[in-house]
Amino acid sequence: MSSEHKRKKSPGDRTRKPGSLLAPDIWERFFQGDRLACARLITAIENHPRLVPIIRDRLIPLQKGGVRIGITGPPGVGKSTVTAALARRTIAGGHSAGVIAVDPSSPFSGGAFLGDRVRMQGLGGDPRLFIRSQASRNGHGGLSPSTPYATDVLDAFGLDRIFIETVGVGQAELDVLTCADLILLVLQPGTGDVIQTLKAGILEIADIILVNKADLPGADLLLDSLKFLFEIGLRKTAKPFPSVLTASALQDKGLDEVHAEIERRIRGLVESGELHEKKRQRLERDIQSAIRDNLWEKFSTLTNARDEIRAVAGRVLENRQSPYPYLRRTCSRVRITFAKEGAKRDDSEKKTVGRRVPKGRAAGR
Ligand SMILES: Nc1nc2c(ncn2[C@@H]2O[C@H](COP(=O)(O)OP(=O)(O)O)[C@@H](O)[C@H]2O)c(=O)[nH]1
Ligand SMILES: [Mg+2]
Repeated sequence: MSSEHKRKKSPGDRTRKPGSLLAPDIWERFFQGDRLACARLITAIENHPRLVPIIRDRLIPLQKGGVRIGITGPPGVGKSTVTAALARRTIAGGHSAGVIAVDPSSPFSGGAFLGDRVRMQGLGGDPRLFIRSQASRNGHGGLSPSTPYATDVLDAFGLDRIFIETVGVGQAELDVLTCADLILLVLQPGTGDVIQTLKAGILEIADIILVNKADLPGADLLLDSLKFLFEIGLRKTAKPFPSVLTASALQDKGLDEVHAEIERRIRGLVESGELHEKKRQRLERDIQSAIRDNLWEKFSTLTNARDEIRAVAGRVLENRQSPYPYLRRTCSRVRITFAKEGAKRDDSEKKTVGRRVPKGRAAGR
C-alpha cells in the first residue's frame, strides 16, 4: 500500500462511504460544470491513486489545453497574494482560472492553508474561478504527487489558466514545476532567499522573475544581484533569460504588468508551437513512467526481484561478486516469460477474433 493510501483522510472523506467516492452521476455532473463534482474528482485522485487511470481515461478527451502556470518561491514572499491578484486579472481579461495551492508546511487544517483561503476569499463565488488547496504528502518538502492530475481535472473542467502555487524549496518542486507550461518565480528583498532558489535549480528554469514587496527596502539590491547572477552565466540551459519585474502585491501595484507579461509569454508559446511541444513531452514522460512502473511491478513479481536484488547487493559488498551475471540471467528469464505471455495473448486474441467472425457473417446475411 502506498503512503498515499496510508495518509489520514481529509475531513470530507470521513462522511463519505468509499464506494461513493466516484458517485454514478459524477461525470454527468462534471460535464454540466458542477464544481462539487470537480472537487470530488480531485479528492478521489488524491486518496486513491488506483483511480488515476480510470479518471484520466474520461478526462483526456475533455481537456481543452488550459495553460498551467507554476508560481513558486520561498515561503512568505507573497505567492498567494500574487496568485490571487493574477487570478482576478485573468478573469477580468475574459478567461477562467483554476488555482491549486500546494503548501508543504501546512496540513489540511493548518494555519497557512487557512491563511491562503482567506487571502483568496475575495475571489470566492465567482463561477469562472476554482480554488483548491493541496497539502504535501510526505512532510519533507515533497509535493502532492497528484498535483499534475489535479491540474488535468481543472483543464477538463474547462478552466483555461491554471495557477499552481508551490513553495520553492527543493527537488520535488522541480518535479511539479515540470507540469507547468510557464514558471513565475516570486522573490522578496532583504532575505537572501535568492541563493536558496538558485541551489534548488528554480532560478534556472523560471520564465518570469517577480521581485515582490517592492514597497520594502532592498528591491534594487535584489534586482542588481539577479542581474549579476545572469551576467556570470547562471543559465546553463539554452532557455532565454527570464523577464524580471517588480511589484507590490500588498498595494496591488505592478501586477497588471505581470499579468500582461504572462499573457504575452503564453501567446509566444502558442505561436511558436512550444506549448504544444511541452505538452507532448510531458505526455511522453508520463507514458514512459507508467510503462516503467507497470513493467517493474510485473518484473518484481515474476522474479521475486526485491529479495534477489538484496541478496545480489550483499554479494557485491561482501564477496566482491559482479552483479551483471545476475542481471543478464534475470533479464533473459523475463524475456522468455514475457514472450510466452505474449504468445498466449496472441492465441487468445486469435480465438476471440475467430469466434467473432462467424457471428459477424451471420449478422451480415
Ligand atoms: N510589504 C508587503 N507585504 C506583502 C506583499 N505581498 C504579500 N505581502 C505579505 O506577505 C505575507 C505573506 O504573503 P503570502 O501571499 O501568504 O506569501 P506566500 O507564503 O509566498 O504565499 C502576508 O502577510 C502578505 O500580506 C507586498 O507586496 N508587500
Ligand atoms: Mg502561499
